[in-house]
Amino acid sequence: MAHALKKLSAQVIKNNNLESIISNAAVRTNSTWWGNVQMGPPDVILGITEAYKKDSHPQKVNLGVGAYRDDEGKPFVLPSVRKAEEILHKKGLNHEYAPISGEASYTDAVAKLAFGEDSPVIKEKTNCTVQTLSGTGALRLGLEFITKHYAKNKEVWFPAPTWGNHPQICNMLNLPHKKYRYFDSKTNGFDLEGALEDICKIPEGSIVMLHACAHNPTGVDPKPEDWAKLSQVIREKKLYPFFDMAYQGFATGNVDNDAFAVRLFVKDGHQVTLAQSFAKNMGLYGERAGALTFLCGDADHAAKVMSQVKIMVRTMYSNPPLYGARLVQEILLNPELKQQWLVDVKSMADRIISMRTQLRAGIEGAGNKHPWQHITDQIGMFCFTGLKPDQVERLTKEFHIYLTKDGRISVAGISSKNVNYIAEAMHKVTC
Ligand code: IK2
Repeated sequence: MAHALKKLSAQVIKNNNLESIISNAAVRTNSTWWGNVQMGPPDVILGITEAYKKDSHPQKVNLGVGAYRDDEGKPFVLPSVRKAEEILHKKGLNHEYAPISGEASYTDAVAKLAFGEDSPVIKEKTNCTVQTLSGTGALRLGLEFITKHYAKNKEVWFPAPTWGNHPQICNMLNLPHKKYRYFDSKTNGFDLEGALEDICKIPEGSIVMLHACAHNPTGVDPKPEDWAKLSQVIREKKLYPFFDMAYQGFATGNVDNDAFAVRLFVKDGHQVTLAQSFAKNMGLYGERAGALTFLCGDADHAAKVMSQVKIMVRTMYSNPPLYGARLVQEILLNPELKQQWLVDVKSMADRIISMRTQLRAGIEGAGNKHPWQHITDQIGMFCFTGLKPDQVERLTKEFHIYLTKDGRISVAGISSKNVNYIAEAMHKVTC
């Protein structure tokens, strides 16, 4: 009997061990939980930076990502931002949670920057403005809010082409999206007629996405008189304008000039939605300081919209990060620092303009017979060069110059050290 019991318990222990070996193996392979997940493609723009980093060629150039570089090709911390950092450091602030919608002093300051200090929006408090995780976070929150609360035609219309992340955000949200004509490849300029014709046919209540200034990827903006026509047709067709303003100050070097379209639409009576980013114009890329504004017609509706936006934020990331917003606030609310910042923005815009001139001169000076005037006509951080995919491929393979396949270059990545090399390479792949 004792022998039989001993044999039985030995068998139980053996079986238990076997079971645990099998279940451990299943946990190790993980295949049961995520076996359905396919390898996704790398991000079109950030993937280029990854490829660039792996390249060991001494003359390699990254013109892919839209990040400003100084004339040494180095990341640039704005002098105004440096001063704001010092001030913040001395204040010895704590790290408590921010309010769900961000600090009111921040959201007030950024709304004034966009709409103007004297705007009726500010005076009558018809805006619902919340701090967001930079411009992308503002777009995502804004479009997600639309999927949940917008009662009209949930269809977003983007300019063709547009920033690659725009349609991707809609895809994530199952929000239908289409394109209206924007860029004319024959003139390398704005296709006003095509845009008006297409916008006229957009179903009532749809959302029209507009780049407020320094259009990405083309560097082509409508002229003031074109904006007036766009505003008129958008109002007549009862469409809903959603502005993406990621480059305020980068187009003309002046933040008020670059807010022209947004302010014109407000003056024309549109209740716009606005995504703002301080990644580029304050160089706060990684700090993720941005804002989303819904104009709501009156203060009562603004309060209702705010209450629902807060619920959405609370369930997504609870409340926004403090540091970047504190820097922005410090700069916008301190007159001396603000003045310095306006100079900083202008200096970045001016360096880009000068690089455009030098690049064009370099290509033309090499005897290239193609027209290159669009390099200096286009504005903002990007130039839509018109290079074809095979020419882009040659630039990367033979010259170690990295850019997106559509021929977009970030002019902010050009410096007086590499401009001749880039011009020579562009000449060689196009002549
Ligand atoms: N909207 C537009 C049109 C943008 O271009 C950006 C920034 N894009 O920069 C990357 C690139 O194209 O190289 C954004 C919004 C949002 O930027 P962020 O989320 O960094 O504020």
